[in-house]
Amino acid sequence: MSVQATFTATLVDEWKAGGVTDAVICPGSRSTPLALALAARLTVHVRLDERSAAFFALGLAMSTGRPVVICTTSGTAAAEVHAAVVEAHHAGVPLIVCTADRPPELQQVGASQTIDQIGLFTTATRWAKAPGVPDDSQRETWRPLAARALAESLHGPDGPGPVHLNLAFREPLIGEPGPLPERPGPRVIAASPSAPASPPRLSGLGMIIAGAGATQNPEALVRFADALGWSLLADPRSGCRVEGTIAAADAIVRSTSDYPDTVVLLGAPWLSKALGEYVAAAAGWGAKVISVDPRQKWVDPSHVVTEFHHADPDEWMAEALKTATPSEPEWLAKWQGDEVAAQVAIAEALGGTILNEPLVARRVFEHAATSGATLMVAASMPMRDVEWFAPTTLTPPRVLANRGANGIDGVVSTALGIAASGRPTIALLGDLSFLHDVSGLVHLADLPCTFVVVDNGGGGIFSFLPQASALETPRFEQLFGTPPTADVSDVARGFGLTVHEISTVQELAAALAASGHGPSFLRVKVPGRSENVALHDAINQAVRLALG
Ligand SMILES: Cc1ncc(C[n+]2csc(CCOP(=O)(O)OP(=O)(O)O)c2C)c(N)n1
Ligand SMILES: [Mg+2]
Repeated sequence: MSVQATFTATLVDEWKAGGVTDAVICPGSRSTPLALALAARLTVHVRLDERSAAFFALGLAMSTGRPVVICTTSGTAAAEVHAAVVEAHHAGVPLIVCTADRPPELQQVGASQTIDQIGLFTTATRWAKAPGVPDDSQRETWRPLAARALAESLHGPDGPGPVHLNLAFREPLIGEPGPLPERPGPRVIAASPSAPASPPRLSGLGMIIAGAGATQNPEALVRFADALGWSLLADPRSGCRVEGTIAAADAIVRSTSDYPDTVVLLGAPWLSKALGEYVAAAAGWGAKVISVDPRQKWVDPSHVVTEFHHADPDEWMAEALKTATPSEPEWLAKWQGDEVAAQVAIAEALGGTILNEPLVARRVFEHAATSGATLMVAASMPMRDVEWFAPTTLTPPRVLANRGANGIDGVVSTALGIAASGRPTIALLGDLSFLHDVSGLVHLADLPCTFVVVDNGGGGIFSFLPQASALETPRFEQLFGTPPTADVSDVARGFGLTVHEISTVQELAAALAASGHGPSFLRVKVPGRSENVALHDAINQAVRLALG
């Protein structure tokens, strides 16, 4: 009978009772007591590379809302997890990161694979603890330790996020658990209360800009905007991009100087610079800019907010509706008319035969909307193209992205983690983002994940930046464009993926229609990166002309 095995079995038993179902385990010796306890009690996913394993856990937790346990051995294995911890910290995704460690007598004496792991993730965790080598005399503390870790990952003052347990184990590492300390009955952990909603009396012309996490109830938000006659600018990740809302906001705000009296910002900010500038111009013109944010995060990257309301957005809206005076009907009609005209102009500018990056984003989004797949969108141009060019639909798809820190790392693994939650998943990503995280393909399994790789031969986003015109082409390509020498399709085949080479709109539609049953890979060859910049300019120009 082993105290360490009993300790780890107790932690996992407590987590399971609290609703945890999945763990991601990476191979290693020092983590044996925890790995065995997890494998005996939870659904486990084994991944080789801790960096991609942690992103896999992130995707799974993002998809289910349940904390996922990560188990690594000691040393650099533990450090590999850092990138996903940072993303989870910023995006508010619950993770229980467990790094195995050597006991105190092997610290700072040159023992193999031993580094200082305490506080390894610095400020990127909600909570961290290193309880030391398990000691039977402390067994009454084991369940509270596990319960605290779980609660901090879900209900801490900053909301869901990662927690870190650094667990020291002494040899022998293998052993059977004895009887576990008893559970003290069900634990009730109440979510932290948000401030009571106290909206001002809303009147005049209004606009809502909804980003990811804007609401738990998209239908109610759409009804709220309708009831007030407010324009609702809906980010694809808000779940609100339904007919009647404004999808082409990035293009429309470039050619309007109609400002509302009140702008309400909900959820995460958009990527659109044009929208940020429009809100700043509205504020300069005298509009009230209200941020409704339950966590006091002071989200205001454009420095335009005039009022911060720390309240649950859904409660805030319900309260606001009681006293608000609707806008003049012409206001919403004008926005909705602009949306229709902009969509026609965008469709014309994109054409329907030759594939280009915005068209791929549009088609993939529409396919996700009709097929019910979850869409995981990578940073760089895919996220921008979906934000700017995905249309409104009857049933908006669930759109997820690593926008906490906007890294291009971990996309493959995050998508596989989402697929592991049982949801067919489409990952829309760039060629470099794909190559950044190929180690996630080592344990591909039979997950229903379709990778749609937009291959523009490097980092297309950089062609939109001043660096592209300020530098000689060779220098720009060397430092920014960075065309990869690896062929993405060859790489995918090497990991056992079935590759579909896509060069027409019809081929894309057919491959998407046939996807969703297991892993598959679509390489979409698109025109050059500078042609893509010209196309974006042409679309914006077409919308400007259409709106007069
Ligand atoms: C981890 C990380 N490293 C570097 C960057 C900087 N970066 C942003 S976009 C980009 C290029 C992405 O290329 P690709 O995935 O092909 O997408 P594209 O720009 O072509 O749409 C890079 C390197 C980042 N955001 N995250
Ligand atoms: Mg690219």
